[in-house]
Amino acid sequence: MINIGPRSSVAAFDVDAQNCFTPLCPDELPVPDGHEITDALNSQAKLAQYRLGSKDAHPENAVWAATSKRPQLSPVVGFENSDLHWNIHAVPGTFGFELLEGLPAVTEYDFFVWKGIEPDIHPYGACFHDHAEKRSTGVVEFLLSKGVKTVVVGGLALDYCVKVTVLQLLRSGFRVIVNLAATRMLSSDTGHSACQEMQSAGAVFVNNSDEIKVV
Ligand code: VGL
Repeated sequence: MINIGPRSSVAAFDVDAQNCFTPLCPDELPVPDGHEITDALNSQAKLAQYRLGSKDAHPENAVWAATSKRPQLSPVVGFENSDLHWNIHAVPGTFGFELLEGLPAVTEYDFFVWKGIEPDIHPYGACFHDHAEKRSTGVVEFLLSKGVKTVVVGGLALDYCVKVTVLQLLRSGFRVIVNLAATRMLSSDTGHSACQEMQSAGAVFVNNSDEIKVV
């Protein structure tokens, strides 16, 4: 059991909990069991004073779009804010863009980020739009303005956007708890190395939010 109280200093973060990262969207970026995290995200949010969320919001003409000649995960050359090719995903107006069924409406979150709308930018973390981490999304400023000390994080996928968001929050000075029930990995190789990277950077892991106590 980890005691993280008081509740007024705790935020919960739903990173990219979108249909495109679930088996419901097999042509986008299906994360095995990605659609099964909703209850865990809602439970962790009950521990927190603030609930934040992010969404990938990508155009169809992105420079990082995978093709038969440039397959998924092959490197993108010549764009400082896009590193790998990915299947097109999270296009506003599509089912894949929407939050998982059972999560609140976007307008009910205390702070919400759209990221990656420019065709040459594929951010991972929810705290910065660019890879050099110069263009803030406002997440860090929001958390600091509310006096938040601890952020409980879940979402999709553990190995990419959750990992980078966790590392950004740690570098910004927050205590970060990764809720394993509320996240899933795209692949076990990258997922397990992501966990090591987050742990070395200071993240704490819980199996579910019953292991977290607030006062
Ligand atoms: C993600 C890979 C590509 C994620 C987004 O949300 O984790 N992963 N785009």
